Amino acid sequence: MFKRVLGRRDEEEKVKKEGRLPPGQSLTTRFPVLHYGPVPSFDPATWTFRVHGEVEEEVSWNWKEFQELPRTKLKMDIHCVTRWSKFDTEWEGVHVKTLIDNGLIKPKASAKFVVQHCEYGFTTNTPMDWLLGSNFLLATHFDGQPLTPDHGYPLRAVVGAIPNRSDLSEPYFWKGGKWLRSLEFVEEDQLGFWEKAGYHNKADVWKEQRFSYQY
Ligand SMILES: Nc1nc2c(c(=O)[nH]1)N[C@H]1C(S)=C(S)[C@@H](COP(=O)(O)O)O[C@H]1N2
Ligand SMILES: [Mo]
Repeated sequence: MFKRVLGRRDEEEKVKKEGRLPPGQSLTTRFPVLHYGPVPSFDPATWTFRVHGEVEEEVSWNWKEFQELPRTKLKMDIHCVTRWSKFDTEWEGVHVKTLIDNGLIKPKASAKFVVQHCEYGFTTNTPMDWLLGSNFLLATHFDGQPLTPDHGYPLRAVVGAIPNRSDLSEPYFWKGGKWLRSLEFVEEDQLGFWEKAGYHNKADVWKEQRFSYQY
């Protein structure tokens, strides 16, 4: 027990020295679960993933079709606004930019922001640029295994920090919706669930943009 605590502290010291620990965060070796409301059930026979709004053609994939989309692996550090950070997390899923590059999603020139729509009406919003970044993934797997129901099975968005990629926007982890069902491309930004509840819309982990009254 005591040994474990020292292990965590040592790991934290290491990432701190590497410049990977954002201000006000501490390292966790666990994977906390955080969301509002119940965990939805999944029915592969009725599940669809839709892309709509400011796109040339609306698309809808069923679960089988979604699994056939081109896949990507991603390793990154994730930072929760409630102050835990988890390092070198490994995800697998679908990169939105790959879908766009392959002509599977065709955003209109008017598309500037994206709303992630999740089960039970949960939403979160980001600029479209963030979705195209290599630190944003529509993830089906964590650590080589399908997501657990608590962490968003069958599909969630994830966004975090890749060491030495300061060109990317690195927001807190709530900008990744669990139980994701659609992406809506929009012209004007629309605040999502936590953003309306007072979380900072930009959510930059390095600037500690946690709440919107901290301008
Ligand atoms: N659908 C949905 N997705 C959500 C949330 C939520 O309430 N509902 N909470 C967000 C928040 S605040 C965080 S910190 C992360 C937590 O993900 P985890 O439970 O896998 O750690 O999910 C995000 N995605
Ligand atoms: Mo959160």
